[in-house]
Amino acid sequence: MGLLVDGEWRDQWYDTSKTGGAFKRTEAKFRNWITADGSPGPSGEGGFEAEADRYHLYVSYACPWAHRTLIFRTLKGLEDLIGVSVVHPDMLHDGWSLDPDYPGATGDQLYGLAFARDVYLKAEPTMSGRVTVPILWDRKREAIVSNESSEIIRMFNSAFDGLTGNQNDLWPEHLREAIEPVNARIYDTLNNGVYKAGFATTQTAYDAAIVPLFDTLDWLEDRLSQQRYLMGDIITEADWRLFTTLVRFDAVYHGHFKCNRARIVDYPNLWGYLRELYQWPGIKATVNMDHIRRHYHYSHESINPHRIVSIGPNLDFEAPHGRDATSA
Ligand SMILES: N[C@@H](CCC(=O)N[C@@H](CS)C(=O)NCC(=O)O)C(=O)O
Repeated sequence: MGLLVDGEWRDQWYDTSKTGGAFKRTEAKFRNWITADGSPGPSGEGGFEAEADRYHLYVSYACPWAHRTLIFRTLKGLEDLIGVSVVHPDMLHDGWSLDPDYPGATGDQLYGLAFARDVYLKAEPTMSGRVTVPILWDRKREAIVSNESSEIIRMFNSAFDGLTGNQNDLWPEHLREAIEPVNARIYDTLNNGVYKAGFATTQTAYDAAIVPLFDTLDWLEDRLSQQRYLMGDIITEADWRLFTTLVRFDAVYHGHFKCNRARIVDYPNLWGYLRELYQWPGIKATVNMDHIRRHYHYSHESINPHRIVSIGPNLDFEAPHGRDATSA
């Protein structure tokens, strides 16, 4: 684990010394947008028009942020248009590795590079910053379009519709305003909240993360007892953003990140909802529990110095979910 400084790799763990032991996530650096006609998006520069075989995703199956992009690639029928390279689950002193020597890891499908940092350096040889996944790569310009998952999923939601004919809209205009505060709370207290709890290096920082985290799970349990999905009776990006945290929760966040006041299986509505989303067409193939369990336990030396991968709960995501239109 480390970061790039002026193009040089520095092997260092997150520095919590200046934040009272709290983990602070750094902002993603590459913020361009693919659009249907190449016009600029809300940030960055233009010139990234939607085309088949032009863009490529570098992902980790373990990473909840990268997982969002894989889900949208599937739901939007982009598998034949956008290729994928899957990193090795172990993120050690060199950061994410493109070593294919692990079931499910593919190596770098484009250039045969050894590490994810080499992808960043190919785009920007003097780059400074963290080497994170997902990375949305443009083969034509040999540039990084974006390394911000919340924006990549919005590009995927609409930019390629003219090529695929897929009109499935997961960010519908009439719900956008209402989705924002739901996303914000879930991001801060849950998607990122589990990391704040897990990477905290003081009791105070842990307490500050763990209390709102379980308040949010209680709030979601109540919300999902009244409606089928987060925004009502249609599924939206808010649900898929929540899903990638829920599906990892009992297997890794509960034990490894000390989020252990309760498990998702203890909440009847959240657990049924999680099973429904898992069983959604195409989704199961995006979930790789082995990479998830291996990555977290094996990579975070400061939390688990002996790298022991715990046996974990046996979760039956395939059990009937019971959340048909009339039950929720
Ligand atoms: N804002 C980014 C965050 C991505 C992120 O933090 N990914 C983690 C993996 S789950 C990572 O690559 N971490 C490596 C590091 O921080 O050095 C996004 O949502 O795309």
